[in-house]
Amino acid sequence: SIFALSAILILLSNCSGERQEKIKEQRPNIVFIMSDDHASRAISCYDGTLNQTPNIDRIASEGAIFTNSFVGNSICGPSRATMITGKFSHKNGFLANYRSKFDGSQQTLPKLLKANGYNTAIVGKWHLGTTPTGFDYWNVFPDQGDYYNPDFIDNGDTVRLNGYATNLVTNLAINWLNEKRNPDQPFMLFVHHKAPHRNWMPDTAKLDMYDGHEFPLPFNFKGDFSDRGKASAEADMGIWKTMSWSHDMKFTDYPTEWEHYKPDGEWHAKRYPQVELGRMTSAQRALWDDYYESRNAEVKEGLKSGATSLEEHIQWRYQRYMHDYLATISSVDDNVGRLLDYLEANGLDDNTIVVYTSDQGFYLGENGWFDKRFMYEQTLRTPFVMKYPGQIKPGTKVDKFIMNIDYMPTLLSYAGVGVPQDIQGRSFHTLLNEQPVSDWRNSIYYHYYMFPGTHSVKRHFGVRNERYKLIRFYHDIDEWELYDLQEDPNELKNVYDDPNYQGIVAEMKEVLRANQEQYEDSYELAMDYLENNRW
Ligand code: SGN
Ligand code: CA
Repeated sequence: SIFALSAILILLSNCSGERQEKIKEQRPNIVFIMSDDHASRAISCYDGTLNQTPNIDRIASEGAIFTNSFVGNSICGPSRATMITGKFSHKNGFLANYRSKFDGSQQTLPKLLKANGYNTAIVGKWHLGTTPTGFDYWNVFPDQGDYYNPDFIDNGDTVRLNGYATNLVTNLAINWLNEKRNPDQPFMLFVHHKAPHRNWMPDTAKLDMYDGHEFPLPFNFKGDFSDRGKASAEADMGIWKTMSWSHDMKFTDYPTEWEHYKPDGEWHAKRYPQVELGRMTSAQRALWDDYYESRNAEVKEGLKSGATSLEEHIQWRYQRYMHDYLATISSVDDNVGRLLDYLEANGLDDNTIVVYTSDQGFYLGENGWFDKRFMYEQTLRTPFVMKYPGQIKPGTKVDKFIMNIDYMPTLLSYAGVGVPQDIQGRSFHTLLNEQPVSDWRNSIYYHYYMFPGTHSVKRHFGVRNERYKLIRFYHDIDEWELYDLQEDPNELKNVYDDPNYQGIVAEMKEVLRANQEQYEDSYELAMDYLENNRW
């Protein structure tokens, strides 16, 4: 068959010089699909108890699923900066959303691929504060973007498109593949969805898809942190404490006279009617109101009459959150399917790497929370599935620890581009070989900075190995937490001060020291950032 293949190559190579180059090199195309805040638990190839995602699952079954995939800083901008630089936040300079501005003059994945003959494009969420660099084509949301009829910055020009964000981003991706890319070059395409980011606005076609589903309350839904520490207790991301009637729960009017009334912040109270609903066409708005208004009236009635207790109401809020969140994911999954089908129908699937990931995980009610930021499992982890026909065996499962610093070197390796020395991640293509490498990392490093900030999650850094996790919270507190993940997978009992764990504390501090040395980070550097107000 090698002979047959070369015969075909010779035959084809006679057609055109350029064509010959392309076939000889066989450099893969890359389609990198990333959503925003997608917890692994809401992907059926990872879990399957909450929802079905047949198209994301297709990527895993035709390729590989990574069961231990972690981020170095669980928040949007920093995670995105990390994945395009292969470096932790303290090296790429993007420590926190809003405060930081990405320095687009530095070395990035799209730039290196472009310099090595790739046609590069990004559509959807960018969120790094500065103009994208390294892309032949970019068409991105300003800031976070909107779910309905969003604005896009099309290579510099702001254009409003009609429709639902997840569909539109995929339309732009397919449109670029069809009409705008240079077919003589291999390509790298980032497809970055807004969904399932807060405030979880489903497509009108999906509004009722989880009607009648009752999602079980996850562990520690009441948020008892007596055996954890101050950082968890003081965080502001509770389903009752923090979610708003308007923006999150989709009430256009809400009562102010109840005993347990919790007012919405001014920003949320304005944003939902004026911006989020305000962007809708009257047809979209009619379908929206038709769904939410009658259901909301019932909820208000129950509370007013006293038939619904506060506790029941909080549980109802969880159901609405999950229904909306999962419905936005259903659109993401449909659109992953559209893109996979496009690649197949156009003969591109054989030579294209397809990745599906998220910028970080998300709390789906664990500890009573939504949002991310903490180094606890639900948000330290992020989904990662990848296929590359002929190179990755279908049905591969990788349990080794991968991180978002590794995506860049991995993709560069597959593209045949040398990995620069200063990159902190390591290519994990070697884990997918017939003979996987044996000297892989067995611990991972983490550092979160965005405090003071939205949701009030304190600054912390730490390490995790197969069994233990050590975290140090600093700034306005100095608290250490140690969890034995084997005995306590939900991380509810901090054993840092337990006399039985003092040997482990010492071992994990050594793991922390070694990681900080390897990645050139330290408590002193963190304090320096703080004292000099560097973000
Ligand atoms: C917005 C959200 C927050 C969310 C951040 C960061 N509030 O500020 O809940 O944590 O984005 O998200 S909202 O009221 O605007 O919905 S990130 O994914 O971009 O990091
Ligand atoms: Ca995010």
